[in-house]
Amino acid sequence: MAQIEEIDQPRKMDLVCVEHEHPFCYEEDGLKVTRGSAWSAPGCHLGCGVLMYSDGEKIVKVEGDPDNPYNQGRLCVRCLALKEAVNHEDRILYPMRRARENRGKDVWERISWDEALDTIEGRFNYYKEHYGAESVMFWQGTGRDIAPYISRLAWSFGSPNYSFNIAQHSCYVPRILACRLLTGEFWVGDFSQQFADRFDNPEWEVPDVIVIWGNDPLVANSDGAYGHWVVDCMQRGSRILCIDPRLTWLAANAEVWVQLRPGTDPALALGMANVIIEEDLYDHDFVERWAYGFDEFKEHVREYTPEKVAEICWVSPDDVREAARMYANADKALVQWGVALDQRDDCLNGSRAIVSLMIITGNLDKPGTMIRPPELLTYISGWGREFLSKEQEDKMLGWNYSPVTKNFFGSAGNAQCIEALLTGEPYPIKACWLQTVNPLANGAVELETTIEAFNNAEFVVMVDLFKTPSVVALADIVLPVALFPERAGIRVGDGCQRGETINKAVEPAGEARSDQQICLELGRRFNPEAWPWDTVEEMYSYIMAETGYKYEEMQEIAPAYLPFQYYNYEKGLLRPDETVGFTTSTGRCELWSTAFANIGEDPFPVYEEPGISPISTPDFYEEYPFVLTTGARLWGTFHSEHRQIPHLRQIHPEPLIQMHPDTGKALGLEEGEWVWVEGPIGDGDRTDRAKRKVEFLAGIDPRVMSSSVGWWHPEGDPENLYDVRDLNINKLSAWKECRTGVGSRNRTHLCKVYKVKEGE
Ligand SMILES: Nc1nc2c(c(=O)[nH]1)N[C@H]1C(S)=C(S)[C@@H](COP(=O)(O)OP(=O)(O)OC[C@H]3O[C@@H](n4cnc5c(=O)[nH]c(N)nc54)[C@H](O)[C@@H]3O)O[C@H]1N2
Ligand SMILES: Nc1nc2c(c(=O)[nH]1)N[C@H]1C(S)=C(S)[C@@H](COP(=O)(O)OP(=O)(O)OC[C@H]3O[C@@H](n4cnc5c(=O)[nH]c(N)nc54)[C@H](O)[C@@H]3O)O[C@H]1N2
Ligand code: SF4
Ligand SMILES: [Mo]
Repeated sequence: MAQIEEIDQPRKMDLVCVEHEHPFCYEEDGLKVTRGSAWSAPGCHLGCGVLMYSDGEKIVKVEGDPDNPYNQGRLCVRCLALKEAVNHEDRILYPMRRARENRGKDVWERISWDEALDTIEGRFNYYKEHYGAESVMFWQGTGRDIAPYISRLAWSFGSPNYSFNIAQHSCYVPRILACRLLTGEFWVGDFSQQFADRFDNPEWEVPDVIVIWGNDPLVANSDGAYGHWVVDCMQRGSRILCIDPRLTWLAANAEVWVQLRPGTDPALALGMANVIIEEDLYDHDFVERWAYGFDEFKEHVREYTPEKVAEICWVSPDDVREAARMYANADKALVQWGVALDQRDDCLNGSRAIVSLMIITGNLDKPGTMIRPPELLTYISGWGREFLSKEQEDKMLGWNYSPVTKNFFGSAGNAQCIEALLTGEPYPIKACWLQTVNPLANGAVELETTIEAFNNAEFVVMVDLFKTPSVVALADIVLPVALFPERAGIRVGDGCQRGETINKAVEPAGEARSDQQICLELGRRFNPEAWPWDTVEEMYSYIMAETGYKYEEMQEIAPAYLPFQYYNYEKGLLRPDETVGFTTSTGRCELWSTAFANIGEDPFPVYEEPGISPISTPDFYEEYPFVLTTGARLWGTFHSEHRQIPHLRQIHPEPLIQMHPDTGKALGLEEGEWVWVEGPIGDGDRTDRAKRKVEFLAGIDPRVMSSSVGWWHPEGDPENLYDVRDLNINKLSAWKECRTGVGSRNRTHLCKVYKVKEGE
């Protein structure tokens, strides 16, 4: 409790806040208004500022908070559907239990929270005692503010098997890692989000060029970046370079659009580096003073000529040249990149190549380029690792899979967890804690194998909002969880640059509790030393102790902007020894990466063909003549969420596969028709298929198709797992597809498409 006492005499950090006319909770026209941040369903990763209106009992409407500099009053459809989500009649309202033999059946018995928590405590401790704490695994999905709490829950219980269920490590962490390993820091595009006065801040400068790379920011608002900031910058003069196989709104409004073959991004980035160096467009001053290994890098990229790269990427050599010139000739350019880069085999190559582009053009740590976000608690690294002993850490499943996972990743590999569930090797997994994750509808691959794996577990607990295919197939106990208007929280990490609180506007539906409260209550039972707080509010105050503010104070002043500076490397603000430079072993940005060389990997990014592709598996390509990329985000859904929210489902009634109209016509297909999408998986020794409806998109290469993911029919039969066996397109992927254990093949499938027959 030492730290908690400290914040009783806080030294308050110099935070910059906006002035609020009202306290965070006030009355207006007979309604109660609660200001706060939208950091969990039905929102996304951003935590936009919201004004939640309630009649004292229920949410009646929501508006974007115009005084919040982050979203400036704007909200997208998912948060606007808040009322329908919070008041939805299908929400899980009480803890429920089901006998293990009834998994897959929709038969549940309501139990009390005490009984649920007592049972979980008893069972988990039993397995810990008899099989070791590692026999209990903790999985989350992308979550929102869950990561710190669930990682602490797992590690303080003593289990090293805490993991994100995202096939392999293939969401954001690879990009962050590429940044950190090459430059010592994690960078995000500078849209002025770190300043309370935003675009008017005198230090900020408009980026000349914004590179949109494998990202659809207007729809996805991913990784801390509110998509409409791109448009705000365009209105102030920014020009767009878009790298995407599909014609998105930003591609249509770009000065240069590179419509590359999915999965070939590393080649394009290396080709751009070739042009930038050959045409002498690089930043000599930055490179001489701050880059390590430039001459060798120059040699390395020599082979990636625009001609060679164009052939790989299915673009023209001039596309490569134009993209390179546009990026390098800009005074200030930022890269707004997306998950498409993480979802290919060996994805670190692409991110490393793009970070190398930032380095040779000096587009780091200066206004209008890439900035280092000040953060309270970076959830990416988890919280509470100190509670995991070295002995337990060494048992982490999948850690030893490759030098990359062993040296650079701190959480368990899902594929190896599944393997342990299936085989009992290297040790059995007896119990599973699945919180904010829907593996059968989305994150997991190989649906039947995954069900079989979990069926080997003796005890599975899930925490969710709704009965999902995963809840019905897998859970023995399911716990009801609160949505953001029903709970307290803080927004941390994820490029957040500001202190935000999530504020309770209404009482939770039924007996729902917040994820944080659930973790705190269970954590206290397992390891009181790690969870010394009586309330979640005390826990939040502890996390934000470095600001000197307590949770209750932050509620009133939020959003509170943390101190920020540009040109940190020139001021000695990055390195622990306070000398100038970057936090790498050479003190410079490393084009020749010592971190990768030290673990026996290539010190330079290279281009390798995806494991299954027109070039690496020409035989499959004959039978499966389309490159399929899966994932492109939709306005009205968040992964597998929202299919039961009426207004959002109206926007996306059924899952679509986008194809060029010429392709569709050649295949004899009409728009709106149901088709099977079938492809080879793993080594190609198996195939699988999923259903989609045809959508024509002229802005896609006739050889490429794109599909959304996360589909199920909440209106369907639970005991048929809500049709997920037909609809989950991740059946076209396998566990363990990538050499380093990092990356996935979501963007690089091959497929064929044919009509669904009547009765299928
Ligand atoms: N093919 C393909 N597959 C992909 C992707 C892709 O692009 N292509 N993207 C991948 C990526 S990047 C990610 S991050 C993963 C995401 O995968 P997941 O995070 O597993 O996403 P969902 O399937 O939507 O599961 C989220 C579950 O959490 C529940 N939930 C929502 N809010 C809360 C809450 O506040 N608390 C709790 N306890 N539960 C809540 C929802 O009801 C839902 O059942 O999917 C990956 N899968
Ligand atoms: N509405 C909504 N927002 C979300 C989510 C959601 O499910 N729904 N999920 C959240 C999560 S966890 C994440 S990780 C982010 C992801 O957000 P984004 O990074 O934007 O991910 P996507 O929309 O899947 O893909 C971005 C773009 O990549 C293109 N693309 C496909 N394959 C390739 C390729 O091989 N190379 C290149 N260069 N481009 C390619 C697609 O056409 C698409 O336009 O979104 C977050 N925000
Ligand atoms: S970007 Fe949209 S879904 Fe995400 S928090 Fe903001 S309004 Fe909500
Ligand atoms: Mo993600």
